[in-house]
Amino acid sequence: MSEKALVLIVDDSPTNLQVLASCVKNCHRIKVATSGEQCLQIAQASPQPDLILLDVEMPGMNGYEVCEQLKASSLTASIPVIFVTALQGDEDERRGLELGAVDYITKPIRPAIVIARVNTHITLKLQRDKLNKMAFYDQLTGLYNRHYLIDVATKKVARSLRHHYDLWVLMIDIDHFKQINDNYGHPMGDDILKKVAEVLVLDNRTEDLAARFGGEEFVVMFDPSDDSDAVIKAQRILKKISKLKPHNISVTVSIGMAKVVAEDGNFEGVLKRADQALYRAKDNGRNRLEIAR
Ligand code: GH3
Ligand code: MG
Repeated sequence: MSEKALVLIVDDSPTNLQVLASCVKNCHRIKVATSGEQCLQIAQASPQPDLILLDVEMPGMNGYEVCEQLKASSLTASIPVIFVTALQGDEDERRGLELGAVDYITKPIRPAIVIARVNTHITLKLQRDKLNKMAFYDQLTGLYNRHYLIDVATKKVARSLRHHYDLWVLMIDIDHFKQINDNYGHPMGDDILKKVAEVLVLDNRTEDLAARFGGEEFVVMFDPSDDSDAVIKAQRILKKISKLKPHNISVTVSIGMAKVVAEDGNFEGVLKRADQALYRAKDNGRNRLEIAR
């Protein structure tokens, strides 16, 4: 394992914490919690643990309840949990595993067993993170990829229609990008894609979405306070990119934007209108935005 993982050890007994910590600390970074409540707090905060060693019998919330809550929240559901317990019955072990724990270690603590199991599950967790990253993110720009965009955007549009709040979709396309490639080379083109992507990320709030839709096309989604707020935000993106001048090269984008309406039906519908607006922005001279009717 090359990277150091973060292991959260949860036990109300200081002696047990110490023993477990001494097993893990040579290979991994550690955090400790002495109650279920504290465990939940730490598990949600960044940086999140890569693994939780969770005592079952604790005053207040017991380990099973903590595990249940961890698994119920999308923020913490993917953190592997290993129960550490003095309870030895099959029934207890079954219950722990059914609640979503990946493993079950019994006390008295045998350091070699703890180390081996922790390392196994850390390896699996880090591999899974890596695969997820490859599945969700565009490798060049670090933005979400098209696959992830469609997945999330579909849900976002459905939610906005159901709960009647405004949601805007921006289709952003670099102007004359082929010429940039032709004049300065493909690697320079790649670098410009990265620089444009950085602007899109910086302008984002955490609830916004920025994705690379394809070659030199990006999609941004946000729910502004009102329509003029949406237009101001899009204009800011346009302006920031035109001022960027990466490597002293003039780079502009055109933007087509559309607000989700009931007739769109779904993400595909609103994206189509944003795309039509983008075509108009190109036709009308580029480095400009057009709003879908
Ligand atoms: P317009 O203003 O009408 O959008 O013109 P354009 O030249 O940007 O559009 P066109 O679709 O003709 O060309 C897009 C170019 O983007 C062609 C393609 O080679 C280039 N491209 C697509 N993906 C990448 C990439 O990952 N890296 C680089 N360097 N170029 C890419
Ligand atoms: Mg283009």
